[in-house]
Amino acid sequence: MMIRAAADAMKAANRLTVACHLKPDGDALGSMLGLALALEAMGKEVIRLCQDTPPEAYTFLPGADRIRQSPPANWQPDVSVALDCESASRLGTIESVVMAAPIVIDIDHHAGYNPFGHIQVLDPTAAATSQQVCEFIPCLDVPLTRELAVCLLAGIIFDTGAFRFSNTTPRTFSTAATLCAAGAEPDMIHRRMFDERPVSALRLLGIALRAVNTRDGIAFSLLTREDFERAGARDSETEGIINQLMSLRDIEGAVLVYETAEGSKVSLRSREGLDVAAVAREFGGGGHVKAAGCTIKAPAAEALQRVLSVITTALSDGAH
Ligand SMILES: [Mn+2]
Repeated sequence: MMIRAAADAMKAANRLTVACHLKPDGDALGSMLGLALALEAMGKEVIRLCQDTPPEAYTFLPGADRIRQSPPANWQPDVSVALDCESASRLGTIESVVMAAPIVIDIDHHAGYNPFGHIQVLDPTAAATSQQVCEFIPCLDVPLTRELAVCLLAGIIFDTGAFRFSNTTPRTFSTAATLCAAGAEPDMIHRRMFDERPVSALRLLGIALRAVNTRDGIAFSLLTREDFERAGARDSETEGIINQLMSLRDIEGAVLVYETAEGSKVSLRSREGLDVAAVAREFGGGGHVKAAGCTIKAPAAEALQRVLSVITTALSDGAH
């Protein structure tokens, strides 16, 4: 139904904007760049739009160098497609441009609290938006090329933590198998995304791990601006630290708080019994039940205390 409507709208369009959320991650970029390649294979004129330029770790993705921060002058698309955005506001500065198209398609796997656009392809059971796009490709009648497969497998590897997280299902592996068969190399993709980190990122990880603590079954740590300066690291180099906190035994979840120019960013993860998306929403953020985030306009130490007290309440209200 909605998938058919989305495919029909894309087939009928001549010009399309494909867009993903601000501060893009592997799935946002993989799904956007993959769909862009499929549409170009159909002979469409396509622009790739994102508020922010992709982090270094994703520049290997085919088409990453063609991502723009604003459309060309007089660009009038027939269709816009927003990928991996749980609400239109996640598009950031490009929101109004994307939403101005005559037909707006929302493709996403978040729980869908704020669906938007004219056609919604929402599937919270999909491990990644890239998985949805892969399943959508046959509707567009284009071949699954190696370049396309690299984009989509990167998105799936990113959002499943390389097939470790609980969103990994038989369906995820079967999509991944299709992408591998099309020529995507999991070893290369994993290395480029996760194993080519600058020394500043490891130093930042070291600082975060030295400060780790636990309370009520929650592992937590924080990073101040001085910590970033000491490590010589940028904000994006916090990626992956939260997963290290989750390696502690006997915990329900983990919190990492780090100071940025916009406020303290909070990353949240959980195992079972704690809905961290609900915790994030208390502070105007969002995400998935087991992985979520928010921004709090306060120093890291204060933001951490506020988040921990909401989690403590959530855990005592639950089956604990
Ligand atoms: Mn995603």
